[in-house]
Amino acid sequence: MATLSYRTAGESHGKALIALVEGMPAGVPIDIAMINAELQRRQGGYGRGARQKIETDTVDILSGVRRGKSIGSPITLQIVNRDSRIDDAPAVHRPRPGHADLAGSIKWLTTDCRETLERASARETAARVAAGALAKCLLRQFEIEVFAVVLSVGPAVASVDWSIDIGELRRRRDGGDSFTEWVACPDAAAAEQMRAVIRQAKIDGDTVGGVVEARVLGCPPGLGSCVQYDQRLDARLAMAVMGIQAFKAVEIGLGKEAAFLPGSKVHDEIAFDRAQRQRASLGFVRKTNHAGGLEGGITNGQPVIVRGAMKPIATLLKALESVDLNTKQPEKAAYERSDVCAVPAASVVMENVVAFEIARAFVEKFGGDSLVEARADYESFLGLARKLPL
Ligand code: EPS
Repeated sequence: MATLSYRTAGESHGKALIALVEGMPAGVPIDIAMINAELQRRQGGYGRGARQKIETDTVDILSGVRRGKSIGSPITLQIVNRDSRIDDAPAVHRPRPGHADLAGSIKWLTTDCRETLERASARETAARVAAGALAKCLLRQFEIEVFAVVLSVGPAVASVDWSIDIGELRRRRDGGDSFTEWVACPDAAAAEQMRAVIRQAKIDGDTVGGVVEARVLGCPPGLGSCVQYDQRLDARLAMAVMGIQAFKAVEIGLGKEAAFLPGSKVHDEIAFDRAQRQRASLGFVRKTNHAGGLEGGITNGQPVIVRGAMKPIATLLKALESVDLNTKQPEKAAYERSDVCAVPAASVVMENVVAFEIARAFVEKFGGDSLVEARADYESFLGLARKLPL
């Protein structure tokens, strides 16, 4: 079975971050400007730290692309770190509660937390955004769009009207605020509250987390599988989202709320509307989408809905109690330059890791060696599905 996969390499203050993407069909136009725009979006947001003033993340494509299109060979994406000083960066002996510092130091049998934190840092998400944006180059060929917003920051909660056209929603999410004021929230009143929460956290020497929601629009039915646990697309999405630094919970559709309701209030009743047969739903319409577009781990033609909850950043200016790993004496945790809130940036990461998982499932269902082959397969499948019963 054809599949799409990626690995990343690189440390926060190493020379560069790398993503190696394998399995991209040949002939996909690669939009470097779009990948760079995603990288830039990831650097933005209210509450970001000073590192983002140093870096201007841009992608270099080292392999797999010729004359603007993929050629079927592995694609290497590189983002060079300007703040590259891994050998000179000081040792860290006072682990930050909530960071990988202590657990990693024990794991690798060291008392210098830097050995762990350099790779654990969310700086690595730049490589994942680049890989996800590359996957979006494939998805856009099939008019599949992934769109994420910040639903909440601390106690400030947005109300998002998903019936609005996606172009308008994007304008509301990104249009109004400057790079450093942006909170990735299309609800202007809530966005103002989010900035107030972040501002207060900064004054308090504290940090705040939040919730991100990503939706996949135009997603065809039949992606993922109920046949094996690791082919279930909801399971893969959960892994991709939980794999983002600082994410502690993932929900699909109604999420954990479904456990508190009877089946009659949870499951989305099915009807058929011939007029909608050309849509992703193939005409199988639902009044609700509590399932978040996934039943049995397979897309059902409704928008896929994923939410991820991010904890507050572990680096606090007003440091928490910790222990010096060398002396075992009580000490305040170390402070490294960091963010007060990275939820807006995390929404870009989540949008792109979700895009990658959708593209992976897409390649597994419709893949082939080239875009032409994938398109033929895709159209033939949808044609057959519309003709049911065969
Ligand atoms: C980040 C870069 C890092 C941090 C942040 C994310 O840069 P530096 O450590 O040089 O200031 O700002 O990393 C963390 C929050 C973390 O816990 O490690 C980035 O580019 O996203």
